[in-house]
Amino acid sequence: MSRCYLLTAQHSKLPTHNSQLITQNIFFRMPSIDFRLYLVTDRHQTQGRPLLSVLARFIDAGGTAIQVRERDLNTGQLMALLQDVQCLARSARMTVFINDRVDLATTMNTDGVHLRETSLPVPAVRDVVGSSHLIGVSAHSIDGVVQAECQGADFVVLGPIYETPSKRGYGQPLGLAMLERACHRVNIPVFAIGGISIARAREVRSAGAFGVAVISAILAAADVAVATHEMLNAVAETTTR
Ligand code: TZP
Repeated sequence: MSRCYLLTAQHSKLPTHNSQLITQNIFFRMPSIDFRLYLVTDRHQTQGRPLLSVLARFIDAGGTAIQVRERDLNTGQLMALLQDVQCLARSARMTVFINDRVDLATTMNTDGVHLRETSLPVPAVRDVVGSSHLIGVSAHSIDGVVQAECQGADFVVLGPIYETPSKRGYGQPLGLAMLERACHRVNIPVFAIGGISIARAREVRSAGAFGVAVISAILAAADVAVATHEMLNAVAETTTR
């Protein structure tokens, strides 16, 4: 996982929604997000297989980013799971995120933390984790995407774009047109989430998404390795951003 910082003396007017802009000495952070497929965990969707064995297949097949999101585990259980995932990830080029738990991100030294709209605000988290951790944010509207960028998130996950049984609580799907508008509003990478299949991965990339975030398309796949290969190919094919 690599991050880079771009320092430029350029005085052109950058979009005001880019919070990293400081007008006199223009400085903005440009972390290199080097993955386009972001796997979000849900051990209840693995078709009865142990989560770690599914993740191992994902990693072996070339998967490069995992967000551990097991909201019904207690702190000790989450720490143990994170440790196992980090062990798996060590020999691969794998970026590991923890959902919401800034305390575990620092204690366990994950590569990043993924925030919900109701989590601690990005600037407060940045104060704690500094520039050594990536910060991803979930958004459910264009305003949420713009706010994530303004607050200094490294990337944003927008959804649900399509109908998904994984997250009925988030209401109506946002649709491709809204995804496209959101992608035009920000410079940070936008990942599409919610009901993403292989064919839809191509569709959202064409609409401007930098990548896709998925649960069931990989975790519930009969052949996790094949699903991972196909999804990686699908997100690599369209090069809109
Ligand atoms: N946030 C918006 S939709 C969603 C999350 C976590 C669930 C995505 O699951 P799936 O199975 O990839 O549709």
